[in-house]
Amino acid sequence: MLMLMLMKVTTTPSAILALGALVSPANAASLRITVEAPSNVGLAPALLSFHDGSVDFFDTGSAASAGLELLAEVGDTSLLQGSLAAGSDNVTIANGGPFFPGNSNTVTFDISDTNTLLSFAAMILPSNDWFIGNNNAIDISSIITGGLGATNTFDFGRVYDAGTEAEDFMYSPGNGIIGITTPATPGDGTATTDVISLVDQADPFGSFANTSAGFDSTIFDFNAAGVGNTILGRITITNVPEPSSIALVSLAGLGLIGRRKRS
Ligand SMILES: [Ca+2]
Ligand SMILES: [Ca+2]
Ligand SMILES: [Ca+2]
Repeated sequence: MLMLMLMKVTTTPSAILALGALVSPANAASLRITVEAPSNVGLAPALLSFHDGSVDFFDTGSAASAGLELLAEVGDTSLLQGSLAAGSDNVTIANGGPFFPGNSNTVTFDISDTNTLLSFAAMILPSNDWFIGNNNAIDISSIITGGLGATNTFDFGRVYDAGTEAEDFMYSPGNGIIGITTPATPGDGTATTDVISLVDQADPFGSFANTSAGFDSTIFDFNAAGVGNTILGRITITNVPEPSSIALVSLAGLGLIGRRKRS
């Protein structure tokens, strides 16, 4: 349909230039982003930041920021998102709440095409202060420069302990996954002042307090395929037409066709 419209206006060079501007708005890219929780752990709403190097969610071995603490303990991304550098394009992707194991959600989001780096974090459920994310930003420039249809998938397997609470299922907003139906308020667990560290032990949930009856922690193994290789979160990003551009091109095309019929 789009090709047909463009072919129909080949006799009007000025119109082609106008359409070209509409098809490729300067300095913007529209991305279709899917976040999945492909394993047997859940994810709280995920925060993605597209930036130019001015954003860094965390450093392993350093204390978590207040924003990362809230993300990791409660699944609330608002404080971290609000703290990010001006000029970054930031989006929280939820699924009507947590991403329960096996679920995904997709959004379409416009970014500046100079924001070629991605930082990501999402709380791991049913923990009370663990998260997945990338310590160092990921280069997504090939998706932007590749144009429409360019796509890539990023897998996340490294789990980090924010170091801000003692491990306790009672304070996890996702502990319904393991059968706890009367949780305490997330974020109100016993505070700790540890640095951010990689969770790389076997049976990672084995030492949590307030395990529910019949819960078998050994069904969880973040590192079954080697540390970081068990896929706990997956993000697929595809360069797609901007919805506003599609509408404008369609309107412009129809208008041009109409004029040609009248002439
Ligand atoms: Ca970092
Ligand atoms: Ca902890
Ligand atoms: Ca807390």
